[in-house]
Parts: sequence; structure tokens; C-alpha cells
Amino acid sequence: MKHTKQWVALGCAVLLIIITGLCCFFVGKEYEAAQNREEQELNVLLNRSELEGLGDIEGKIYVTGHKSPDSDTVCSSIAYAALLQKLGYDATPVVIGDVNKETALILKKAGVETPAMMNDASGLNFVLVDHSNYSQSADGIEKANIISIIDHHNDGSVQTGNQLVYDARPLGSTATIIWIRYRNYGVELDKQTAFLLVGAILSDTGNFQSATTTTADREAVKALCDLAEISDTDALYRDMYKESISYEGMSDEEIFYSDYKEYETAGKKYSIGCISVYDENDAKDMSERMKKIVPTAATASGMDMAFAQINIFHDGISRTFIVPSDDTAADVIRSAFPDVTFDGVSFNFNPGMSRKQVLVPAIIHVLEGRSE
Ligand SMILES: [Mn+2]
Repeated sequence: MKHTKQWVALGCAVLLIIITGLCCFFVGKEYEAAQNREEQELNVLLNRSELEGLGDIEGKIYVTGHKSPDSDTVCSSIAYAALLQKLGYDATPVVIGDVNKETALILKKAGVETPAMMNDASGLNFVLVDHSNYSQSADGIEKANIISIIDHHNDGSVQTGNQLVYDARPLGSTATIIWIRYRNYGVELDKQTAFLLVGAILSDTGNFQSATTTTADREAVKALCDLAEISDTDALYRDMYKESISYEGMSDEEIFYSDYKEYETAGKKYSIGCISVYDENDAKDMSERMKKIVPTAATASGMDMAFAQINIFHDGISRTFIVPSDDTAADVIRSAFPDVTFDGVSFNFNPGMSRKQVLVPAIIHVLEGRSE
């Protein structure tokens, strides 16, 4: 009986110790969480304080990327203007050139309007994203008030007389820096903006294949895909890539001249138009179309011969198809590449080749009659 009492007392004591321990543990956890929250709030406060000077600025703040705008430039401009808006500033994204097909697709999928065109930047307030060079920027930018530069390139020629937020990081895309800035400022991203940033990061990093890709770019896409409700980034990138090489609505001539260069070697004039396609079927179709117009294009532009160079370069696939303007042009290719096969329309190269690094030097070699 005495023993039983002792056991009960011991049991109670042990239970009390366990309960006290658990209480301390949870109180400790709660305290730790509260401290983390306080720490985060302080960080947000410190980060946001760099914008305090913007309160004194008169007029709108325009956010622009570079000329010949790409997806990173356009989407980063929109996302950064939205960030400033959410913090209470009068910010507007603009573009300084027509958006390309890939960007138009991202904007459409995200349900976001194309920013307005900016023709003269002089006298206005600007945030520059994705560039820091006068030559790449809006006309009149030398006379603008540049308040921030957010970029992932080298530091360019832009200089400011005033203090500025200059956030340059060697990451795969400016969009990744914008994502980090949303986090630093403690601002929630909406679905549309998240979609834009994913599209921009996939575009600038070539679906993470580019050597410039960093951990931050991958983490950004991971975090943003949930928000943007994107389940398959490979599929999105494929759609973007196909759109970027789409020649829809263009005539055969326009396609041939879209990436076109003229050359002269040993008194012979020749030209090469490069065309990107997605797969071999597209390459065959494009070869047929080019066969019809390359001879007339050569004559019309005063060339002795012309070539359409049709390339498949993506996802590790590398193929080139060359359509010559006539028999003389075909003979040049045969002399330059004796082992290459000709199907009556195009020469088929596997792997493909660069116009600048391989095809032009090879043609020069043949036309100069070198035999070594
Ligand atoms: Mn970029």
C-alpha cells in the first residue's frame, strides 16, 4: 500500500515535469516565432526606408527596360511598377519599342496589357530595369531624372547627380531581382505579376539552360509557379519558344529578309537569310517555301547567289538546312562540305551550324579558291 502511494507520487512528479517541459517548449517556440516576426518586420522597414526620398518627387515615376524590348525587360518593368504602386507611389510601366511575339504571348497568358510606348523621356522621373546604358535607353533619357536602376548586366554609362537605388546582381534575369525586392519590401505578389516574372525568368535563362542561371532564378520560379498556378514550366517555355520563332502573318520574302546579311568575296556577291524553325517537318515546309523565292530574291537584290539557312536550335537539337538559289550556289556548298547530302531542295546538316562561324568562312574559302 505504502509502495503504491510512492509510485503514484513519483508518477505525478514525472507527469508534472513533462507538462512543464512541454509548456516551456511551446512558449519558447512562440517567443522565437514572435522574435522572427519582429526581425522580419524590422528588415522590411529598413529595406523600405530607401524609398522614403521618393515621397518628395514631383510627377509620375516611369519604369522602362531597354530598346528592342525582350520578355525580361517588359515583364520586369510591369512588375516593378506594380511593386511601387503597392507601396503607394504613382508608377507606370512603359516600353521603348514594339514587344516581340514571345513577350506578347506571356502578356496574353498572364492577362496583362502591353505597356504604353514612351517616345521622349526628357524631364521625367525614371526607374531603369534590365539596362544602365544611355544608348539602350529611351530617347531623351540624358535629360531625365533617374531614381533607380535594377539590372543584371555590367554597370553602363548612365550617371545620376542624385542618390539612387542601384540594385545590380549577377543573376539570370532582372525578374529574379524584382522577386527578391518584393520579398525585401514585404509585398505580396498577385497571380498576374507572378506569371509575368516566371515567363521572364524562363526566357532570359533559356529554361535554366543558360550558363548565367543561378540558384535564385530556380528558387524564384519554384515560389512563383504556385502563385501563378503554372504546373508545367517546360510546356510554358516550349510555347514561348515556338512563338518566338513563329513567322505567322509574314510573306515568304519577309521571312527570308527577317535575319538577312549580304557579303562579297573575290568579286562575288552573295546573301544568306537565317530562319529558325521548331522541328524537321517545319524545316521541310520552310525549305519548299524558300526554294520558290530565294532565286528571285538573289536577282532582285543584285546578288550572284543567295542561300536560305534554316536552323533547328533548341533542347539540345542542332540541325541546319541550306536552300541554294541555283546550281552555282549549290556547287559552292558541295565544294565547301563534300560529304553533305542534298535532297533536291536543301542540303541537310546534322549537327547544324552557325552562319557567322561556319557557313560564311566556308563559302569564303571556296570563293577565294583556296585548296589547303
Ligand atoms: Mn534581362
